[in-house]
Amino acid sequence: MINIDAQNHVKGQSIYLDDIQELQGTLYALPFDATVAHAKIVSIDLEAARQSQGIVAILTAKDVPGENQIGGIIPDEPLFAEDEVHFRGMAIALIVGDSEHHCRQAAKLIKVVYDELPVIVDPREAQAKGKLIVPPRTFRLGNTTDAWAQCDHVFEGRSDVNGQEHLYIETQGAYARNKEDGSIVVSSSTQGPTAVQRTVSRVLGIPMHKIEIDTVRLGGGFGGKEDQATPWAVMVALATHLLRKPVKFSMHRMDDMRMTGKRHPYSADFKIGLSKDLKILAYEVTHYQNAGAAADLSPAVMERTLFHSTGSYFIPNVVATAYSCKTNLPPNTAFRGFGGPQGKFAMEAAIVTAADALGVDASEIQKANLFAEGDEISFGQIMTQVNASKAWDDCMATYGYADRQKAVADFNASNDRFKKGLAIQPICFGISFTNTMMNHARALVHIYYDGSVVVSTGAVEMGQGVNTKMVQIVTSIFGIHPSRVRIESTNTLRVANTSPTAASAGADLNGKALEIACKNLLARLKPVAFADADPESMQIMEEWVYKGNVKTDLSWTDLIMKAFTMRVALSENAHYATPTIHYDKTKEKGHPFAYHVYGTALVEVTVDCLRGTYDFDRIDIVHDFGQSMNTAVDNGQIEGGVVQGIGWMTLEEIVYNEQGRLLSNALSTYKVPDIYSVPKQINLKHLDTEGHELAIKKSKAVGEPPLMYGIGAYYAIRSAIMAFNPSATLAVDAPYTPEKVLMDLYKK
Ligand code: MTE
Ligand code: LUZ
Ligand code: MOS
Repeated sequence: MINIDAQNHVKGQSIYLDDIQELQGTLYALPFDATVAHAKIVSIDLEAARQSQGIVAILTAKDVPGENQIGGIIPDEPLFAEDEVHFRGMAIALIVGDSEHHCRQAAKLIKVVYDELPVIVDPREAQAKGKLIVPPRTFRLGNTTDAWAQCDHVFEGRSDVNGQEHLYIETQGAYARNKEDGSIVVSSSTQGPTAVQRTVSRVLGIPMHKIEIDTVRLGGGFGGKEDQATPWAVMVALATHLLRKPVKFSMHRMDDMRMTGKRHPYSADFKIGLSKDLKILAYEVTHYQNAGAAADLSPAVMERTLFHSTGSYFIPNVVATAYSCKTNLPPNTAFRGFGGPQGKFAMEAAIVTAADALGVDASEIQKANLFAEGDEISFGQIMTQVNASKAWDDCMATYGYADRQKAVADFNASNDRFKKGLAIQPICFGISFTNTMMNHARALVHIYYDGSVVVSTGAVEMGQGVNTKMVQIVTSIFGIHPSRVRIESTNTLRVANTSPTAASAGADLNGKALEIACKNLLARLKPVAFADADPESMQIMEEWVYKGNVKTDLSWTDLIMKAFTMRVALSENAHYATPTIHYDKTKEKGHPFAYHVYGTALVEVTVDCLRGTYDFDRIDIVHDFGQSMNTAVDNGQIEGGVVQGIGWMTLEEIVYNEQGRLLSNALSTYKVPDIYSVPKQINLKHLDTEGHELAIKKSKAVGEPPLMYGIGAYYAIRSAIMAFNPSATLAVDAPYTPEKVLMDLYKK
């Protein structure tokens, strides 16, 4: 089925936040933010700005009627700075005026006197000074201390991996309006409408039932709107609450890049021990997560780093520790993979370090240690329905790894200027929110008596096609045409207490709830169809009621009208909570994931050893979709994820200076993959697997896992550099920008 948004997207008719018809009298808001990364605020002078043309109000912490607090996991993040600023871009005030232009003019008139404090941008420095967001956590399996003695080879090293700008095409924004009796409706470009509702309630000091959050769709989120869509929605809601006027805010790109957090940079120290036959016997890793100035989602991201700290590999003796380090940068946040990719990156660094030292191909170590049925992960989950080796073998066979290796070796032997590199990247990603209590969802279905159907769930459409999948669930159960089904906006009045659409679990959780709702409705319709015969034999196909396989004279619309006249309820609200998952944080053991997603990618790159530039010749993937319920949508997720992952590993370089100022603050200085830098070929094969019962229609979650194929891009480039400069000792420090490649090509 074609994506239900395709037509309107192409015609430019889809509604995003900034397309919402504005009410007469709408005011515009602009946050005024800190220009230093760490300081005491000595004074704020708003007088001149308040007198500026078109300005209606300038709000600060003093105007907050409830709590000036937006921290979700930990209450450590004021909405507006009070007496101290912790990062450049931290909001101090909200300017509200009759036009955005007037707000920007007024902003120039605000005067803040700062008493500057020392700035920390490096996570290791923060850790050394005891500046942590939460206490560190450690996962343990077996006994590494004893294991080192049994290892034939032991290697140590360090890896660094930078952050990543989300660069959703639609920037952050929100639009608030009053309803009667002090209630407020906020349209928000958020992945988590309930989080916005709860935070508006907290800051305004009014109950959640007076706040309606509505989200039609996002022009991309990628995790950047899981938590960080909230402050802007709260700000416009506050202004609407105080001024009794509609208030809107839509961010400029450079403001968005400057003020919002990104993927977490990580630094890691590792120690890896192997046997003669390349089995990894022991692994110790310490991760330093650069959290930024407030917790945001960092503790949860850090947790997923630990859950994925051994990547796709079984290691019997593990000690994995992570520190969430408090620095003076904008709070970093969720980004596709949610700390998992960083955990995996360090694991791959350890393997490559060992492979180089031993003079073997990294793939030999990777292959020898892939998870197998019944293996225990460091946090106690026993692996079942494991497809790691199956995906690996299929990828090697399908794309002829042995021949490709030989071709690359031949190419490198006969070329001085260009060198090719190959890398294999197996993935294994756990599906479920790691916080067990978040794994639930609800769906509300109304069948109107003309036979049309409207569906609301907690899922937010952000380009990943979740709404299309929701339509497919309804049509497959009711046997009706997709044109009869409409997916309503995600709205806190229709579906309450939702988890954000995140963790790749949006389709699974909301889809399972929707499936229950539709099945309940169908069960009610069966006796309507045949009052006297066996109702269970009823089925609906192509809008027609069948008794067994025999077509009756009852159509879908007749059936619904009949049910209505018989006073049968045509609405249903269902709840789903993932079974089987549990986790005990006091022991760091449990079974947090419903299932895992597997796959293997083979990446080939050609490096220009004169310039340091590179081209990805191809990426060849075998991916475990289970039984994909929509191959067009799912293949699109793979392609997008792969390109985003390659971007993170290659071109995209976030640079803050020592004063915590973002230097890569626009698309002129922050490079993202374009059509010229994506791999020339992306080959994708669906692994032939059963799927999993806990995946919707056995169609496995697909949103985040493919990003990690991109990690292969880093190691493919590294391999090409080694072909050119075999004696160099290379640091592992992503991204591999052309500048860094050039330095490494000629490193002594
Ligand atoms: N695809 C598009 N086009 N836009 C997005 O913002 N976000 C990704 C992924 N794919 C995203 C996307 C992230 S971070 C997640 S968690 C999942 O989609 C969320 O959707 P799902 O749970 O329905 O897979
Ligand atoms: N968000 C979250 C996530 O709150 N918990 C998670 O486990 C998670 N995983 C991936 C992406 N977002
Ligand atoms: Mo995705 S990082 O779970 O929004």
